Amino acid sequence: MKTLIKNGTVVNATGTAQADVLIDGETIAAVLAPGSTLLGFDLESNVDTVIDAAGKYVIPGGIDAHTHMEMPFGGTFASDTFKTGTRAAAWGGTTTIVDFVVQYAGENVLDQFALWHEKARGNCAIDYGFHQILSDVQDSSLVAMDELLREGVSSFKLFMAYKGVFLSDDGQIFKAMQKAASNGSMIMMHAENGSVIDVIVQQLVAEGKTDPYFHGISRPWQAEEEATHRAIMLANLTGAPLYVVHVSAKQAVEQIAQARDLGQNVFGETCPQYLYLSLEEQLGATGEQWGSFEGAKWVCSTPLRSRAEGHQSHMWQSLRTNDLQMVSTDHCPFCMKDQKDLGIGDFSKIPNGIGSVEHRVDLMYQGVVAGEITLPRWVELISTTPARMFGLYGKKGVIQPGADGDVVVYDPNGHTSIGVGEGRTHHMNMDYSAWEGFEIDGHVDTVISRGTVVVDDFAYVGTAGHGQYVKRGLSQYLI
Ligand code: DUC
Ligand code: ZN
Ligand code: ZN
Repeated sequence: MKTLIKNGTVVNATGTAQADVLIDGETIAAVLAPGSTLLGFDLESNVDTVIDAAGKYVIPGGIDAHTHMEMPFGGTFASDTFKTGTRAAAWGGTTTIVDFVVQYAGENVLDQFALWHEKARGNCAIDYGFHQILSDVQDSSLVAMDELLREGVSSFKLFMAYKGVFLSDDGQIFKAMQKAASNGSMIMMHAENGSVIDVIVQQLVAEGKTDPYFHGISRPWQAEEEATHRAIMLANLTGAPLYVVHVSAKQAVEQIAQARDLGQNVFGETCPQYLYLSLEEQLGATGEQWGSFEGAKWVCSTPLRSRAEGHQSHMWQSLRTNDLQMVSTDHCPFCMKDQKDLGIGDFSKIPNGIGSVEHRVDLMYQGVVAGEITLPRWVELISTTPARMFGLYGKKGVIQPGADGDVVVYDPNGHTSIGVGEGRTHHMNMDYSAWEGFEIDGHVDTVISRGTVVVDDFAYVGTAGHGQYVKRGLSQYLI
């Protein structure tokens, strides 16, 4: 099967070029000047499919490096399965996800890894890799970190919050970091001071402050800044590379930026919700939502932050200056019915998470339209940096000969209305959209995964099981 994408503007992280892209089988075979012949052969009449991308961008498929399909969490399961979640991802121009294998205290890491393979195998519309969550950091978990590296898992997530669920204490974190320093893997950190948050939660609930809004109040930026600083110091002490997930507080960004300026291997990820949404507008700080449970739709951790305090604009700025390097979704969807509503009368029982895997490419493109980031930086953020950060680059994250044929044709003159309402787009398994009403000046037209068209002109034409497990190498940002 040969596909020619002709007349498009190829956008890589390095810049743009008018070029035709030839995909042969599962691989990009050539990137050529428009209308070129190859060894005297006219390309158009020698391929199976021709896609005319005139006036459109041809970009490497999106890589969402932080998703939680069917994750057991908050007394329920994330509502997207690997089947529904990867299909929604494909709809939105994402051709690879990196999901998290969960290990709760007492569970065996390698057993959990095998279990996650069973969940994903045969169900994914696009390629997938895994990070491994570690909670109690048993001796066997440290041994497993070496074994998992051989299996293509080069990053391990720890939590400084959620006592009794995920939380690792500083000694456990220290041990996992020592192992990462010795085998070259990456430590990913949920950086919030969970002990302090638990006290604030108890106090708020005891005072009858149970609306969703108080979720945000219970997780102040100081708890994020402190934990980020502590994680950086522990990483400094051990020499482990550190990747701080879902950064939402500008003060936490400053901690990351300072460490980077001092030459430490520290990286920061934010998510679309921390760029666009706020405590005031979504959780009702201004009062109009008192007594309403609507705000539960946007309960996630780290929480949405105050726009008045300037966190959102600081996140955009940090993406421009590279103080933050990554944008993933932390896709952790829950329905309102029977899931979010577990927290009616007690915000601390609302499952934490927002679903966005379908919309990251579009939402970040809107950053180009708004003048927040450049076109190549868009591609770098949605595809190239995630590939480099998590050991996929070359195969993924770039349009060049030899790379996987993961390609998206994006129409800057198209339009996308996000939401569950009539005429809007939403394919995630949720009964609401956290992005209802968002209007995007652009559209994902065609999505190709390893040479196979999976989304074409407003239709999903992929298959569950097309997606393959990808073994990842070490982060390509580390020497
Ligand atoms: N942290 C995550 O990374 N995902 C879901 C919930 C959370 O707290
Ligand atoms: Zn987290
Ligand atoms: Zn997450």
